[in-house]
Amino acid sequence: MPAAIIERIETSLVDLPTIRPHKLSVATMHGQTMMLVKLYCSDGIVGIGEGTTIAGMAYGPESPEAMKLSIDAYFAPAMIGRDATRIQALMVNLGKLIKVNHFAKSAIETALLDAQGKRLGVPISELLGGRHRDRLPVAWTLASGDTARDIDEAERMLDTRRHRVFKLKIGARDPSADIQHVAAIRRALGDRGTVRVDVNMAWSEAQASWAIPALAQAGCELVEQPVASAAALARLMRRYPVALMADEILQGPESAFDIASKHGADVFAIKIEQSGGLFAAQRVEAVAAAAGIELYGGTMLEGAVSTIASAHLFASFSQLQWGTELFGPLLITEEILTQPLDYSDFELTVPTGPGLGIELDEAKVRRFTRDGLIKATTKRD
Ligand code: MUC
Ligand code: MG
Repeated sequence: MPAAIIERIETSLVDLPTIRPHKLSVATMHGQTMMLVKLYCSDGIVGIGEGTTIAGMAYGPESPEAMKLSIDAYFAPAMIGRDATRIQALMVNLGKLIKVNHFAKSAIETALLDAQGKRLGVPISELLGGRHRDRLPVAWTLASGDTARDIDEAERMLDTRRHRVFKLKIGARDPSADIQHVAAIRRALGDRGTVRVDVNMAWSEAQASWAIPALAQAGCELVEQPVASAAALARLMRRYPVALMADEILQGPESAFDIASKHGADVFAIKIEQSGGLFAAQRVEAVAAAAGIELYGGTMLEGAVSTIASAHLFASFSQLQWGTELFGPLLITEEILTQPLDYSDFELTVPTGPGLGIELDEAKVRRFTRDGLIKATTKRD
């Protein structure tokens, strides 16, 4: 008889406002919806997990609402009554029963790992093989849509020693306007900070082939997902003095292998949700290491739960040349933890307590928890 049986799985939707509109080429975000999972086990341990998307369904195929429904209707019945300590076996079984649904799988696997860490009295990073580092460099995304406002924001981040690596969201405007925007921010920061861009697939290959060298000329060090297709990204490789990073085309270990075998990226933006969980993301890291591809710890702009799950994983990577962008909790107006995360001296401290090593402020979470599945509609620009 296993010592810990999964007895119940609860899901909820938590709607939190962002500190300012966040403009991506695919949409403008005004808030963030976290799908929270609570996994109750027979030994009294409760694991928590999170599934969060960017701008509803504008970025990818899953939504917080669909994740909640799939977990309630399909994941939970397949998991209840099973041994909570056999995480790999549970995930393989879910993989057979449920196609894709990477974000929901990541949320469930996070809850299982949190519970197991609490059970064994060790942080998740130890369950993943142990840490190479206790603190992670964190980039900030400038995405207000306005150059002067972005420069002010970057200055504040430098003054408070919170961030010195800046990722600029571009691709919504004409590429030449974007290049001027990047050059202006780069000039304003001088050697106090570095500048990268994320185009979120907005450019055609032809646009990318003249815009990337102009970005390199403007002092941009890394260009993330300039085009939509893996084949086009591979054709752009090694033609310019700037590193190219895969994000949206990286959808777990098989896609990582495919991109690596075509020499299709200099850097992988690894995300636990997009990969299908922490173990799947570990396999993406293994492909990158084998192929000599560099690593960046990416985000789905998740709240504290999935951000810290990612932090435990990234702390265990042997290489992390481009740092991380685990700033999601800082984009949200509300603190949902009893003990805020430590972002200081340009880095995030990976918690050392059992499991995720964080505790939800339940009253705060309840205040923002949605009543029902569908959010009341408000008119947006
Ligand atoms: C993305 O595309 O990388 C990461 C930072 C940000 O502002 O958006 C995300 C998603
Ligand atoms: Mg990206």
